[in-house]
This record gives sequence, structure tokens and C-alpha cells, in this order.
Amino acid sequence: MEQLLALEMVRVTEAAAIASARSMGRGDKNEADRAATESMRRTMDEIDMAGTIVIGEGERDQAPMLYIGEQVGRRDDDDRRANPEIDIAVDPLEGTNLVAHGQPGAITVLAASERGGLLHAPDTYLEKLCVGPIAAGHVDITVSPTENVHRIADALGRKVGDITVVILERPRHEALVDEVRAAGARIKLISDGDLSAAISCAVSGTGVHAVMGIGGAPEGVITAAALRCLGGEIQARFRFRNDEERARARRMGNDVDEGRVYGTADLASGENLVFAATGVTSGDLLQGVRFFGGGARTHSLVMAYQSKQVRFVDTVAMFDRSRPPAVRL
Ligand code: VTB
Repeated sequence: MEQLLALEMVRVTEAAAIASARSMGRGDKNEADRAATESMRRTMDEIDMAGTIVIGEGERDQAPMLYIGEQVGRRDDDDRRANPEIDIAVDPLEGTNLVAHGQPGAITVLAASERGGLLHAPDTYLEKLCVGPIAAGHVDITVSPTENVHRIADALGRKVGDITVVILERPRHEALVDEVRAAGARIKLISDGDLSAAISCAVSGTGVHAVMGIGGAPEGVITAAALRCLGGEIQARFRFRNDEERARARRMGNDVDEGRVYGTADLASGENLVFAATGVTSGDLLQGVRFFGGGARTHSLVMAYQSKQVRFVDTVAMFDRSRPPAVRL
């Protein structure tokens, strides 16, 4: 399932990136998100699969496009082998604000697995600790950030001062930021986008080594799929704001014990996993969409767990064959 699907799925994130990049800097984050979501929906229906959205834009009663439970893909009801049952987690545009303001680091992203391979996480918060493959197995979300920063530095054979931790800039992270500063590590505060930050930690050369703090739970599942493909690690704990969120999580079949630590394979347990992301605005990991007369160039990351392949895909989309763009190296 993985090999073919990976190459199909990158078309989905590429098309969504081009669609949403059109609204870069226009100050309208809803429009950027709408363009990405509509494009994803349309392109997914061109793929031969029996897809179900398990993490999407919201719940069915709010009727968003790509709602949880929505069926996607082109199904051939006469030939079930041609229609693998696929669960899909989408974040059509991670960093809607980033695109609206023309700032770096927005991506379009999705993960897919066989049925049941992705946790049905509710739209609540998750406390996360993410590291790349070298520090994987050495960290523990139940010990202090100070201790974890030291463990990461030891694993990487560096001084603590040579470690950079990514943290979402939010009032809820003031104590965490103070502690990581006191421990002596460097910090990169970001306004949005802890998913792409976590992937960056697992790719050497990006200059970041860990993500700490509280962000979205759905994005945590997609992060886990990516980190399984890259050999990195996420540890996470639910952080509910109220009983309504707790009840929703329970209805979706989750263990709502806030003391429970979810590991990478708890969040993304699939034996077959596909991950695809395309840059919308340039960031640590991916270049953004570049438009030119009659075409656009995109930069994507596509991975498959079983087939152990990580691909960086550089695509030129030609919009107008009567005025073909000169394809550059
Ligand atoms: C966002 C977003 C992150 O978490 O901040 C969100 O930028 C939730 O935090 O990438 P707030 O409610 O404080 O904005 C993420 O979506 C993903 O985990």
C-alpha cells in the first residue's frame, strides 16, 4: 500500500500548498485554510482508495470540509482489492497565520495508515516532548525540562549551550521558557507550527534539537507518524481545558488519564504509514511555493515507514502548456 500511496499523497499536499500560497500575505487566514482544504479534498478524490478522515478540520455536525469520518478517494465497489481501506489524518494548512502574514514555516501535511493505525485524537491540547533519532530513547516527559535538556545534550555529544529547543510562544509556556533558559539551552520561540518544528528536530542540519510544550493533539498524531518514519520520538500527555473536552476525548475512544504518557507508536501505531508535507512559506525544513510565469515549484517531504524511504521531492507544476515555463535545474 505504502509505495504507491506515498507518491499519490504528495500530489495532494503539493496541490494544497500551491492553492494556499496564492493567499500569502493577504491577511486572511481563513481563506488560506479554505484554499488548502478544498484542494486537498479534490485531489484526494482522484486517488483509488477507500479513505476515511480520522483527523480533520472538525466534527461532522459543524460540517467543515474534511470532517472526521468523511469518506475520501475514488472507490471501485466491484473490486475491493483496488480500494485499500486507509485512515487519513490531515492538517491542510499548518500555520494559517504564517501564510496570512507571509511568515516562514507554513506547510500542508497529511499522514495515512491502514485502518486503525492513527489515534483518533480530539481537538484538545497535548503536552509534547519531541526529539530526533539520536536522542530518541534518552528522554522522559515525566522528568524536568532541565533534566531532558541535559539528556539530549549528552546523547548528541554536545554541551547544553549547543542545544536549541523550539517552544510555541504562549503565556502558558512562561515557566518552561524560564527553566530551559536557566538550564543554559538556546531557544527558538515560534508563533505557530510545532508539527514542522518537530520534524525539523529529526532532520540533521536544521539547527533545532527538541520541541517542548503544549500544542494541538491532532497535530501530535501527525507528528508521531512522521517521527516513526524518521526514527525520532514524541512523548505526550493530554491536557484538557475542561470536562467537555475530556468527555469528547472519551467518546472518541481515548484513555483520558492525564498522567498517561503516549509514545510515538501509541499515537501512530500503523504498520504501514505514509507521511507527506509540502512547504507553503519557506522554513527550516522545506522551501515555500515559488510562482513563476505559467507554473510553480514546490518542495516536499514524503516518507513511508515499511519501505524505509524518505524522499525530498522538488516538483515543477506547469499550469499552461501553451506558455510552458523554462524548467530550471
Ligand atoms: C497552534 C499551532 C500549533 O497548536 O498554536 C496550536 O500554531 C494550539 O495552540 O502548530 P494555541 O491554541 O495556543 O494557538 C498547534 O496547532 C499544533 O500543535
